[in-house]
Amino acid sequence: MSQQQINIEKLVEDAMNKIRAFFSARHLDTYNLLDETSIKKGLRFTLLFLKESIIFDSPAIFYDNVAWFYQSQSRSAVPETFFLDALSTLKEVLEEDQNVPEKAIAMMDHAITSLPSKVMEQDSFFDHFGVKKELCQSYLDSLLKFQELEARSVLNQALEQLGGLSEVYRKVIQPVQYEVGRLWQAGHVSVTQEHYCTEVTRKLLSGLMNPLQPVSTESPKFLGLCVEGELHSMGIQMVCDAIILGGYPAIFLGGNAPFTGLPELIRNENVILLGISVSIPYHLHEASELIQKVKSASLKRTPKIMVGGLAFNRYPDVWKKVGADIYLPDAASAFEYAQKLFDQG
Ligand code: B12
Repeated sequence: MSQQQINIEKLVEDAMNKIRAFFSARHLDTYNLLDETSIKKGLRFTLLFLKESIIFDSPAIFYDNVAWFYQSQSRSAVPETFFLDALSTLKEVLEEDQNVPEKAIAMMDHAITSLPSKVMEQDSFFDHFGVKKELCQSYLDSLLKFQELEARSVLNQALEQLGGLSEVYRKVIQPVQYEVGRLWQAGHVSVTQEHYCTEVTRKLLSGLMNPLQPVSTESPKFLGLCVEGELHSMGIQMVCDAIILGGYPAIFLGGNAPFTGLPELIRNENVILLGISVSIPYHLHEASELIQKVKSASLKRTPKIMVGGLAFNRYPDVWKKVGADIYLPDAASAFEYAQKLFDQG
């Protein structure tokens, strides 16, 4: 089920037509509750996750994420059965397309029958081992009230109590970001609150980083980025900051980084370690394509390639399949690996 053979937009349209016909004829009341843009988004998400799980031979990518989507929809006014009916309709459309492998149909079948039992509320991230629960809670509370000044003062308090920025990242910032995601998914936090939390946190953290030391072009460097389409850049920013805090140079390219210009940057800036971040599982193939391109670019020295981010943390068997040299789960372990590499020269 590669991108070349399967036209996802066409499948979405075909499924949408069938859903429209089915509901307008039989369940007009339900259909009036539906918003076609959201249905199409759901159908597209489902197909993207299905495609990714076929590429990486990892059914969990599909099952987990269909369950996640089902759960995010469960607070809407639309009856639960609609979601399952929409999946069955999509399955019919896939069966009619000769390019869709049997495996994909079997996965759709399994999802339809087992989905309702897979949905569960996640526990709070503040109860995880090592997390500074009180600091996390006060920091989150101030952000949810849009109180930047208060948030800054909690962060300063955390810095004093935990004795360093790396610890604040690990024991406060990361769990707060994860908790915001959990609360958003459960419908307790709005999209505006989620945006505010991230943006204020990014701003406050850059204020806490000491000014960078001048670095020469020749010094070996770390380069961190998110693959094309991927906007979750805070994780790789934390990796870059951990490396900078440890005294080594790092270049942060942020989210949605294109391949264009990358070989020149790697060559000119002597990048010896490239860090690639993926959060949304349907961007995993982007990592694979990027790695292939970097490895086949004409570089005097191909950098070591390290991957990480939520998608790799959730599917740890995938990193080898994307062709990376190493996967690490967090900023601290990424720093340790980078340090060894830098010290070897
Ligand atoms: C903030 C946020 C956003 C922001 C991101 C802004 C930004 N500049 O980063 C915005 C608003 C853009 C956004 C958009 C979306 N988001 Co969002 N988002 C989040 C949220 C709440 C926090 C992410 C974050 O900051 N995490 C904190 C960092 C520190 O954690 P981390 O990334 O895991 O990084 C650590 C490690 O993984 C590791 N690491 C990370 N990268 C790398 C790289 C290397 C090389 C190494 C070694 C290690 C490493 O080190 C880091 C530090 O230890 C998460 C919730 C969550 N659980 O992550 C949802 C979440 C990731 N988003 C989600 C979704 C669905 C979306 C959207 C699709 C929503 C939509 N309807 O459009 C879009 C997709 C955008 C896109 N194309 O990428 C879902 C994904 C669910 C799924 N099925 O996969 C989540 C999980 C929310 C949820 N609970 O449902 N989002």
